[in-house]
Amino acid sequence: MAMTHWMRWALSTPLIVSATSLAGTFEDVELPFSYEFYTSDIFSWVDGTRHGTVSDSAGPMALKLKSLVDSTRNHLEVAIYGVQKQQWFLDSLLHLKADLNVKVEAVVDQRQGEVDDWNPENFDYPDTSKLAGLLGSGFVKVDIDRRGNANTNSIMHNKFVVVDRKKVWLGSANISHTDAGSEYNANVALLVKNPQIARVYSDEFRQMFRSGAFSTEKAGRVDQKPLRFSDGSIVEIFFSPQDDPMNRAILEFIRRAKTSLDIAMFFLTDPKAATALKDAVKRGVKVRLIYDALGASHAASKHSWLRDQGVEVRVENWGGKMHMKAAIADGINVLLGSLNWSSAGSLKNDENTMVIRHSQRLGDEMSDYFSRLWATLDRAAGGDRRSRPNFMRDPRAEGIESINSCEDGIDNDHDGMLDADDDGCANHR
Ligand SMILES: [Ca+2]
Ligand SMILES: [Ca+2]
Repeated sequence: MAMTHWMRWALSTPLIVSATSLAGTFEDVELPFSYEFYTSDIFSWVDGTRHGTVSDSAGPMALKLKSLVDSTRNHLEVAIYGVQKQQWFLDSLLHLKADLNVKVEAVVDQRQGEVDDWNPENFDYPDTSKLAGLLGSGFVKVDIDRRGNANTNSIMHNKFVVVDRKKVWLGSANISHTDAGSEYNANVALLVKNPQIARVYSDEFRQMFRSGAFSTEKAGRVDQKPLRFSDGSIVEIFFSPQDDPMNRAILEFIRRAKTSLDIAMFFLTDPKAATALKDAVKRGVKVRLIYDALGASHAASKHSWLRDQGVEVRVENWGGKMHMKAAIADGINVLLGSLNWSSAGSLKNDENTMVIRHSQRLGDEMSDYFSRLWATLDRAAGGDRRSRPNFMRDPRAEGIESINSCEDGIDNDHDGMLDADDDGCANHR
């Protein structure tokens, strides 16, 4: 083979050059990566300790978020899909604003295709409009484009809260009774106590809130080097759509996996993600997926195809949702955020994704939660059919085979029929 100019250059260039350029690929932070990790306790629902209608409680995850929100001294920035029940949240915001003179600002999703501001019917989450009543409409912005039109193809799907530009809460949990409140759905949340990361989220918030730039109108960050912390953790942040998270976060994360890949997902429809998972199986990576039953009912879902490719897939049979959008690779690399593995989420929605590499502690915490969730699906996966006579490989989101789904007061499969009236619950009594 003829030696190209580039090969000659590479061979004649001292090693120090590549070492220097490698160091330049990170921004070093002289602090350990400081965080707290929270998971939803769905297990008491799954084992029957809790059952029946999902009420508007404030469980441990909600109380952690409340104590964070209540600690704000100057400025609270809230980017949330919406509010459903969870009066404690509205009360906390009002207290901050009215009693403590804290600046409280929010961006929320508006139901697609309707621009009539602050009509409760325009929000998927019905209590979102109370925010504007509480804070004043100038303090709450909806995701309309610069010409004032609704972003009909995208949603403001973030769930993050920035406190004084010093701390940020992020993850998959909405401010709703089923997510943060009663922990009926499986979610994870990460409280990052680092101003550098908080500022990145705050800047993203400001693009939406101050500039009124949503979806494809947002600009990318100029400097996006991964942050390398003193404990060895490497953190990268990706916002949708400007940071191309499907290619740069998700596919990259899958391709780097060497031995194991555990995924917990609400919706997985993106063909590129599915192909990357197939390739991972081919090169010997053990790939497991805990998947949501509603996600599994979607025509574009890739879970059946992934099963055929050798991915171990378990569709949940909980009344609540598998609402996480998270993955663990090789036990020490973690991906989480608001982004489902779908094309729309990556290319259109306002979303955030965080990748934390080389964190044994977070890897262990996430793996522990994944393992506990996985174990609840042992019987659903085909083990003990006598104790679960209604066993199905792909349980319906609302049906006798999904624990408590016929008694929870929730239209789990979004078909307009609730509990006993739902076809899936016809033989319930
Ligand atoms: Ca139900
Ligand atoms: Ca239903």
